[in-house]
Amino acid sequence: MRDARQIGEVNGAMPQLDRASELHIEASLRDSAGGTINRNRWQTWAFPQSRYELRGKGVKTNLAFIQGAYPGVRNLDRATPPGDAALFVTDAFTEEVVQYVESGGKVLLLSKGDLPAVRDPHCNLFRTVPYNTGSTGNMGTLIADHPALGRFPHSGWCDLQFLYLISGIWPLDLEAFRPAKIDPIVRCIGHHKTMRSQAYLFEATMGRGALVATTFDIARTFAARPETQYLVDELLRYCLSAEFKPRNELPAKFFLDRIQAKRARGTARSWDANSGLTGGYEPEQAIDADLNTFWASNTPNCKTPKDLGVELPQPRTITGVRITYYNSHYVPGMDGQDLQCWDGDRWRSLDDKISISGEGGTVWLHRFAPVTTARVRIYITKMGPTPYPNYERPAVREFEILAESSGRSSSPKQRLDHRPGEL
Ligand SMILES: [Ca+2]
Repeated sequence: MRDARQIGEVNGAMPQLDRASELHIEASLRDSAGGTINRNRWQTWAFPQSRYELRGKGVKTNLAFIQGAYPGVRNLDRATPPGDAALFVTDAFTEEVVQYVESGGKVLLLSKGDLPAVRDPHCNLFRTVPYNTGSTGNMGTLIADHPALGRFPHSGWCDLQFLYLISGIWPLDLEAFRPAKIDPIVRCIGHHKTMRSQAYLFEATMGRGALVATTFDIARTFAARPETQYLVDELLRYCLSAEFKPRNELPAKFFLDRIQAKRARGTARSWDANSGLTGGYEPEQAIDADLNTFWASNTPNCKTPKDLGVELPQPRTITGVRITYYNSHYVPGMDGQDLQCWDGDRWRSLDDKISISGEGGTVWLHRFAPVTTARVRIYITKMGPTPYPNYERPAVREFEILAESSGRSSSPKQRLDHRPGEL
């Protein structure tokens, strides 16, 4: 700023408020005759430090930060079903939790990935950068006139009081629930080219019970952000009130099938010490049947060797593996890759025939004589040609195991967002 200098300092005190409020700070600059030179206005929000009294209300949780903030809330580990809890606050929608809701339980789900989410690439900061190009990202938000948010101040959409709750998270994918229809409490408006039905907060009945579910970033922001604490407080109050009577219904079967399919897919992982976890690109992203998400390992560096594979819940007879790489710059060299299975004692190279297809040669189909194993992986020691010399490592959108009977393990969504460039 040219010729900028400090002309004074303004001090003020926050008003003592007994409820959450939107505040406005206004400043005017006047000349000696009292005429206005300029003025500005800023919005801010204030939240009281209150905690809903949960002692004796039968609330259970598996989340340490909820138990720490609310005396009287009983802590359960992940494996323990919530049983006779009046409300269960959890981040995991397991088989036990689904059954608990179905039989009449109430859940506040702070989802950490167990609900279907819209994980568009490169736009988890809410909008696509550069703004609104392509076909991914979000256009806005809409908050329904609904008692769940209680006295949380808003004007019908997510203004900056939701910044820390939304930044860096994926919205829920309401279209995955079809034919069930959900009218969300906080809607996320999808990109204008797709108009996908998305949400940050919704509620539904399931069997004899009900749930409120959100992807708001509550776990990471609870300790430091007063708006998060206040929102959780209002949600708890709502879940325990007589007003908690969702109009939309979700079938438990949808979630039970999803949990079972996930279990059958096994666990994606790396074994090599050089294939460290990179946030947002975890191995799980390569077996989620979604071509928009992918695995890559930048830890401890972006150099080969790197490995990625699947650990099955029990040994299976398999006949092939289909690997879809991110794009042509993240594909291994033919002489720098080895498909291996675990023989119970060590990794063994599979005698595979490879056929390459897809745009830029990104889909590698490995076929081999039937082998029974519980672990299979691709071990990559050398990359193909890449214009990014500092990123000499692979990226995999999907790693599919092919079995004799089923043909292919899953059908990833066909929508691809090819974006050349570094990951
Ligand atoms: Ca994927």
